[in-house]
This record gives sequence, structure tokens and C-alpha cells, in this order.
Amino acid sequence: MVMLSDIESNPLLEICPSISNKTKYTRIPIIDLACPQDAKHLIVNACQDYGFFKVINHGVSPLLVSKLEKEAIFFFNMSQSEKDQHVPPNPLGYGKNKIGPNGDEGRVEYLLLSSSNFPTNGGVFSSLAKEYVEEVRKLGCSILELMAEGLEIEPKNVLSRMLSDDNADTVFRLNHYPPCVNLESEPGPNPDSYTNHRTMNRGRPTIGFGEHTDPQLITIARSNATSGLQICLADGTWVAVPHDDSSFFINVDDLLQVMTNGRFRSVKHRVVADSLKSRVSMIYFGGPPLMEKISPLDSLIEPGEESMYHEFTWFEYKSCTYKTRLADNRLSLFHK
Ligand code: GA4
Repeated sequence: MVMLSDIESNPLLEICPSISNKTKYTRIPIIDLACPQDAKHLIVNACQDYGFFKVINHGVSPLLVSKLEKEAIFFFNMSQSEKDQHVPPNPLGYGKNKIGPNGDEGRVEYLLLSSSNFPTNGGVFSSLAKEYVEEVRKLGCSILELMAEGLEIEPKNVLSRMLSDDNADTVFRLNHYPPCVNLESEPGPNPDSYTNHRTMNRGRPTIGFGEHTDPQLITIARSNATSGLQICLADGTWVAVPHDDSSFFINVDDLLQVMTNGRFRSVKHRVVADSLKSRVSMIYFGGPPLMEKISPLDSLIEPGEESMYHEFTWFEYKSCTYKTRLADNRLSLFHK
């Protein structure tokens, strides 16, 4: 953690203020995918140090992104009864305030889609969402290939093949966080009253989506120009990630932490509601086929080093995930 005055103005570092002490800053790498020779090393360092980075020159069409975002806003602007007609999240479909099956709550409404419930009605939303997921999946494959090159492991597709597999278990999530002004003197929060934005939480920010790690391999997130995302550093400090609607934010997820035998860190993150603006995010979670066996890669275990995790299938890990609460440490159940 450094002071702002220590930070040279390097455009390839994202300056993230600490939540507890806003005069302290952390520099998160911004990876320029137009320079793959540098990117492969920078990605490995970012995955080790933060489990998180931002990518620019990613090749995903900005027009496609903005068209899909418009559709998402249209959906979230529909009346509550219209939205409620969309299958409840069990676990896939439309949901509001309830996250997962075990009592977690947040101030968020969402549409959760996966390979198995992807809309195929030929409507504008379904075709744009399909195209978007395909573009972002390709971006995920390129990033996983750069990771393998940076880690000097073979073959180059040792990680990316799990996302390009026809049976890859993909989840796509659209989140809408309504604005939430925190006023000391107001009672609240009242999660059902989105028209009264003047809610407070004893001076603390309202949690949109509580802290957790993502269970899959890699997460690729994009949001409109509204703040809210925070990540937890290795020393436990929380930092705010500045919004950037033209870039993608990449998380290392639990399975990558296992496959690298703990060398990469699955990043703990959360979203707090912005006081004035709606936040809309579109998130791709890249998971392997359900029957894929996951364990530390032999090529990444140094002589004398022990494998830290038992082998499991993604199906086993995913089933276990849905029995846990959002903030639980699911990986500890598979630790040796
Ligand atoms: C976190 C990552 C993805 O959003 C998600 C989430 C899932 C859900 O919302 O249904 C989970 C959460 C996520 C991890 C723990 C369980 C399952 C909610 C929850 C409490 C779709 C996923 O795959 O895991």
C-alpha cells in the first residue's frame, strides 16, 4: 500500500484507493492485450499478487456491448410483475435481493443464465446475449492461453481448452444495483422501495452483493460507468476499483487457484451500491465441463512441493458451492 504522492503516473496501472484509509492506494495492473509478449508476464504477476486485473484492447465489439447493455436496462426497467414472470432463480432466471439458495441477501436484481437455460426465442436480447457470451468466451480463452505461456506450461491450451469445450459450463449474469444514498438521519434500508433511494445503513455503504470468491476458472466482468466493485488484497485491505465501461475486469476464480496449487489467488470481491447512480454489470463465469477433473497441474508443482488440494470434479465442487453461504471459504473443504 502506498500514498498517492508515491505513485508515478503510469497509464498501465489502475490506482485503487483503500476503503479504510482513502489516502492510501494500490496499483492494479492494466493489461494491454495488443502487446501479448508483455501481457503474458504481467498477467501471471497480476494473478499471483491480486487475482485480479483489467484488460484493454480486448477485441470485444463496443457496439455489441452497448446494444446488450441497452437490452439489459430495458429488462430491468420493466414493471416488477413483468420481471417476476421470468422463471425464478432456482438457481437460474430472474431474482431480486436473494442470492443463492441459503439465505444470502443483497440490494441487487439479476438475470442468471447458463448453457442449460439460455433463451433461444430468437428475440433481440437472446441473440445479443449469445453473441456477447461467445465473444467474451473467446477473450477468456486468449487470456488463459497467455497465462499458460507466462507460466511456461504446455500445451498452450491446457487451461483454455476447458472454456472452448462444447460442454463448458458457462454462467452469464446481468446485475442491476439501484442507487442508494446513505443518509444518517433516515431509517432503512428498505430493499422493496426502489423509488425511495434515500436509504441508510448506519453510515455504512449498502451491500449490493456481499463478499465472496467465484467458484469457476475465470470471471470476465464489465459494468457501466458506475462505481461499486471492491476487491480484497492479500493483506486483507479492501480497495475500490474505479469504473471503466470500455474495459473488462478479470478475476482469478477458485478452480484456477487449485490448478496453480495456490500460486494464483482467487480474489475475494464485493459490490456496494453507488449513492446516486444505477450500476448495471454483465458478467461471464467460465467453468469447465461438469465432469472435468480438477487438481494442481503437475507441471506447476516444484520439486519437493506438495499438492495442496484433493482432486475433485467441477460437478462435485459446484454442488458443494450451492450448499454454502456466499462468504464461505469453499476451497478449504478440498484442502489436504
Ligand atoms: C458466485 C459467482 C456467480 O455469481 C454464481 C453465484 C451463485 C448464485 O448466485 O446462485 C452463488 C455464488 C456464486 C457462490 C455461492 C453460492 C452460489 C450464490 C451462493 C450463495 C452464479 C456462482 O456460480 O457462484
